[in-house]
Amino acid sequence: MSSKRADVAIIMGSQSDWATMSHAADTLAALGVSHEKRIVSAHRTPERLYEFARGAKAAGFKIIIAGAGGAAHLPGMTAALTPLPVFGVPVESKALSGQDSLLSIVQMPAGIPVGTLAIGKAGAINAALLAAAVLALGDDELAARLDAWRAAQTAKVADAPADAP
Ligand code: RP5
Repeated sequence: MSSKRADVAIIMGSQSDWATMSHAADTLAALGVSHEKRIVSAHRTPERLYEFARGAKAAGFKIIIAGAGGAAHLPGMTAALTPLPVFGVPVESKALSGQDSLLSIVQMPAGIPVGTLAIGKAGAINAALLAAAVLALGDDELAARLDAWRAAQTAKVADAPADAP
């Protein structure tokens, strides 16, 4: 059995984030990008965060997608502990509709970047597409699959709204 890890790690702060982050996993799967999913909480499992983030590059991951909600410190702390690119997905919170998550993730100090996506499902899908686009720079077959995915998306857009008078 190969010991090679997946190219993308999808991490999330809680089981409750999976409903959002599953869209990233589905999108990577549709593009044939290998990925692993893990719950890593910056607050409830800080040692797990340190172990994961410090070892992610050596483990073979190339990109990390990190989703969290509320006081969403997971993407930023992960980025602080790894040289790998980190894409942050603000999960929609109950109390503040994800505005808290967005601001927690996007306002990183200069020097430790997190590529921050939109709140919720759109952000999760786009994080996966960005990850695929980066990996496609060195993978012509993936680049072709990404082109086909985008062409199929374009083909699905109708010329006019259905049921319009
Ligand atoms: C964050 O707290 C998680 O990322 C999640 O979005 C939020 C709420 O977590 P649960 O209380 O639902 O486990 O750490």
